[in-house]
Amino acid sequence: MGKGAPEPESTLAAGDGRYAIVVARWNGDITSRLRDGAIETLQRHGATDAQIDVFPVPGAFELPLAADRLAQGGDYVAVICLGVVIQGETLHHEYINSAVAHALMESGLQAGIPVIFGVLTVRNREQAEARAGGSAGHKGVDAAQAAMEMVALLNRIDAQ
Ligand code: RBF
Repeated sequence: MGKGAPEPESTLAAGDGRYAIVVARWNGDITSRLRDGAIETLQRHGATDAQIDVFPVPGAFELPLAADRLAQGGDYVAVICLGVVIQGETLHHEYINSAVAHALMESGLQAGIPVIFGVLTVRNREQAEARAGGSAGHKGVDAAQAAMEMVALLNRIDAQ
């Protein structure tokens, strides 16, 4: 479990719903680790293969459009978005990070399901690797945990 994760692992459950994972191919060696961590975490909490669909996109900038379409479609209880944006020599990363964060937040609010921001925003590859199952946790695991926690919370709220 990543540092500061709010919910004990033991109380999490995937439930019956389907989960969409949207994963950027940019920095694919690291985003594939995030993807695998998210899949394994969902499976560890009871999700079957049929409950998990993976949708690759070119880069982090493309996460919001795919996530929005999936969230609006009504087939999924949560959309987990994974990417790695590494700081370059330009300010490109800052535009991507804030645009993507805002767009994913908006999609979640519009569709009424959790759209999870599992994007590593880091200075270099070392920081990214540390957060993809290295010394500083696993953002893919954290993202899947957040998705399951929010699905359960929304179900609880709806049942009141
Ligand atoms: N996509 C990422 O997912 N991570 C990156 O670190 C990243 N860096 C980029 C840097 C530059 C200068 C450009 C032009 C694109 C970068 N992209 C990155 C790709 C971006 O998310 C998107 O796929 C492309 O800009 C096409 O819309």
